[in-house]
Amino acid sequence: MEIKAVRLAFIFLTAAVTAQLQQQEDEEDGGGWFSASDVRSQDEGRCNIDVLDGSSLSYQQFMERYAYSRPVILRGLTDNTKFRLLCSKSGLLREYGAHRVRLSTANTYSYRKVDVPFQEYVDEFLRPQSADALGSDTLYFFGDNNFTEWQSLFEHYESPPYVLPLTSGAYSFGIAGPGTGVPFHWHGPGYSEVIYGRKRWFLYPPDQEPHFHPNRTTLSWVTETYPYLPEDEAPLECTIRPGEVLYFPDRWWHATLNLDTSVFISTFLG
Ligand SMILES: *[C@@H]1O[C@H](CO)[C@@H](O)[C@H](O)[C@H]1NC(C)=O
Ligand SMILES: *[C@@H]1O[C@H](CO)[C@@H](O)[C@H](O)[C@H]1NC(C)=O
Ligand SMILES: O=C(O)CCC(=O)C(=O)O
Repeated sequence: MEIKAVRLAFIFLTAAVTAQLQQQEDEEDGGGWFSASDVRSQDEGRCNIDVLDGSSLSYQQFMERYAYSRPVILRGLTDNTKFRLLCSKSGLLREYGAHRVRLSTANTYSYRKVDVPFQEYVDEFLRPQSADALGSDTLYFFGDNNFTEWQSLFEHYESPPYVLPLTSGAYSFGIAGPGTGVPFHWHGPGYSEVIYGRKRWFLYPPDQEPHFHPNRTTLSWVTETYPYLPEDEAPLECTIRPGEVLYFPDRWWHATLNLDTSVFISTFLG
């Protein structure tokens, strides 16, 4: 009897240590999402968007200086440590591996949608973007989330507190490989936050439509168009990291490029 209890205690202890090690590993290597074979881009690009400590910008200042006029990046506005832990690769696969997720083609007008089990997305689709792939042939997991199934995760997300009057937030959650992203498009105002990984953003005001092909990827725009832009056609741009949120105003053109395998969530204000 006693020996059994000791053995049982040993098994529980081993399980606890294993879980602890897994958690440490997840924190150190980006939630288990970065794999050794990933080519993680070191080029974070320049940053010509205001980056501010959330605590140094009041809601009133946000409304006056940014809400209706230009993007801003706010740091440390919320603490999503808990949500981040829940979004580790092992945690999400355990909870959601068998659920189906809806993928969209990564082109401006997202024509095609495909449903696959989340496990299959992670195993088969979540890989670095090749330079010559077309956005219209690339499947991206972002948005179209089934809120019934993902509610128990999303309820732990602390969204940016500075919302616009008469709007409420709607989440779009996604995960994608290095080099992937969404090409230029526009819609209503909102926020973007990376939970794991780094995401580079390019933005233009509503009246300055950028030159881009709607079926080409952001990666091809970055390598083929961006380097040759005249100074007066340079975008606003910056790379966001975990702990930062980017705010984009209504109808601003924007494109994204994931520098790492990234887990991310946007809050659309509508
Ligand atoms: C969302 O998930 C629930 C529970 O699995 C399911 O009943 C429902 O059909 C799903 N909704 C959509 C739009 O797929
Ligand atoms: C973009 O790709 C879609 C789907 O393959 C196609 O129907 C559409 O004509 C393409 N658009 C352009 C401008 O090439
Ligand atoms: O995170 C992304 O890659 C796309 C985000 C986006 O386009 C948006 O939030 O509107």
